[in-house]
Amino acid sequence: MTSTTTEPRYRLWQNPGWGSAIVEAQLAAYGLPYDLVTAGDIYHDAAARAALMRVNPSAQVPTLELPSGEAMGESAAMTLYLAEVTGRDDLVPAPGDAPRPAFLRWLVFMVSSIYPAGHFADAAERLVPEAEVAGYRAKVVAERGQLWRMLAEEAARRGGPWVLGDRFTALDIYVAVMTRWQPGRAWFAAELPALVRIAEAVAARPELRAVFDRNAR
Ligand SMILES: N[C@@H](CCC(=O)N[C@@H](CS)C(=O)NCC(=O)O)C(=O)O
Repeated sequence: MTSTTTEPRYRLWQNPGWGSAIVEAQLAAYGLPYDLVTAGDIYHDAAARAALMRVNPSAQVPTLELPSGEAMGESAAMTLYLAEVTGRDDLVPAPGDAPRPAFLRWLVFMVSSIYPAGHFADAAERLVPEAEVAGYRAKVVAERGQLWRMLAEEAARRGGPWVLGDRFTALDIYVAVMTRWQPGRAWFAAELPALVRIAEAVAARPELRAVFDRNAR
């Protein structure tokens, strides 16, 4: 007699190349079982937005449904949670590890400073009157460039090859995904080439290559 068991799986609401790739890369790196749910154009398609909102009231990608059925928003929360639930420290330095404070600091910087600047630029039509969209977007984009510069300076100070020096972390995954976004790889290559070197090295890692290929856009 054969018995069938259903392995508890994660469900990641995603779109190729979006912030969900940051979380998908971590699920893959940890070897966790997951399924992908396509969120669709949540910026412009009211039905797609409503479907995601039923799971996560902020209607954002990434949204991660845990095997328990609980849904999480916020990539940084997922980053910390997945390290905790796996008991692993290969992407997130453990409490007491020397790189932990810097990791936490730059993780929060990534999601509270750089990421929202991209979001505010993308969602400009929702945030300011139509006549102000272009000017507002240009200012947000300039500000985002300065924030990226701060991160690149920190990485340079630490001497590479990763954001935190010789310690590979989930921060490098954020860089690999987010440097594919506006203002685009050509801008990063010209202005902050060290971040492109990090991004390319991340995407070439054997355990991550398939995720980055699938999320290329
Ligand atoms: N703080 C969130 C930001 C997520 C976010 O802004 N996601 C974008 C797509 S990459 C999104 O869902 N935008 C649609 C919206 O906010 O309406 C995180 O780190 O997960």
